[in-house]
Amino acid sequence: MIMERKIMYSAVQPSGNLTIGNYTGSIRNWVTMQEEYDCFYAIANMHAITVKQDPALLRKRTLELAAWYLACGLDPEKCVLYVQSQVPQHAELTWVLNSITYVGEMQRMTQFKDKSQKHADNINMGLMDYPVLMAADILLYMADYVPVGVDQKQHVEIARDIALRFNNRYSETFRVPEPIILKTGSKIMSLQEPTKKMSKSDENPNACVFLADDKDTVIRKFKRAVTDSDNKIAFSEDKPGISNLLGIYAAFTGKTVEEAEKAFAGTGYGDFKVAVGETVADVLAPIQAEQARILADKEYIGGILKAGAERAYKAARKTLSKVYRKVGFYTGD
Ligand code: ATP
Ligand code: LTN
Repeated sequence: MIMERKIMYSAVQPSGNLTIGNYTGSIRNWVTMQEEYDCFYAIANMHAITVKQDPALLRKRTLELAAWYLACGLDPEKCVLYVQSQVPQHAELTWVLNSITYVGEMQRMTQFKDKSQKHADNINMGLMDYPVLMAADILLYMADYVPVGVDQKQHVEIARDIALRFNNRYSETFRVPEPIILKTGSKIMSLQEPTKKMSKSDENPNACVFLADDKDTVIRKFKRAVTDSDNKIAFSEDKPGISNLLGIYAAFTGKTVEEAEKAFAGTGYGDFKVAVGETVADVLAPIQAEQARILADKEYIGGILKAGAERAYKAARKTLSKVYRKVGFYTGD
């Protein structure tokens, strides 16, 4: 018997410069998974426009993100890399799924509430529909697993609910996906407000460490990280700043948080911050060099994204025609 490989799906929005949170919570984990699973990794530009984007910058960031994917180790021979808007079935399936999703469910989504507050002048339908588009992404490829950071767990859960609902209403169609959230690095907090998630669209540049930051910048940002003043390096709920730095150190060294605590026992905050900064910067340096090298060859990136979109299209078309049949859309045959 031939065992079918499990399917993995994930994406990142080209909505800003990548942060170390995007890396440890998401992209880095995709790399190990490409060996074992059939993986689809998208650039979610349709999600990105749910908040205002500069069109030229969005296009530029799409290529930059593709170059980061490749520089982080995604191999186009082993996984499908593509741009979401190049596969029209994402929008088409969203429409069908919209009709089995309730407005109340979407209004309760944490990210919708956060982003509505942050972009109070632009609470658009797309922002509310964001989780349905994400469900369409995942369900189109019959994904078994979705590797994401903690903040996206709720969206994967709603994708599961939508899949089950469709299956109950129209008969077994979609696979019900499961989130994959790793223990370390799945929720890196802001360096300036350590009770808030580090987010690439944060206005305060000192709050995030970007994948593109050079060593001096990385160390400077860590030196300025907000911490408490008791000068004891320990992981605890009432020490969000220090706990976050320990978590980052663990995520960048492969050590556990307990090991990190031990390694820095008795060290002062100043030295600790510099050590974390150096560790992070040393991991980033070779990835940055690789990203710059790849980004210089736009044709190479274009070729990969074109081939990726073709492969994604084939898989997506198969699912969508099944869905259209199930819901009773006239197909002409
Ligand atoms: P935006 O600020 O534009 O909403 P973002 O930084 O939250 O963007 P996304 O594109 O929404 O990034 O997320 C891409 C992936 O990175 C998701 O899997 C998400 O869970 C993960 N991720 C984002 N921020 C963090 C973080 N601070 N820690 C760990 N993982 C994160
Ligand atoms: N909303 C996600 C990006 C994303 C995604 C997906 C993640 C879009 N479609 C499908 C996993 C599966 C985010 O990280 N903000």
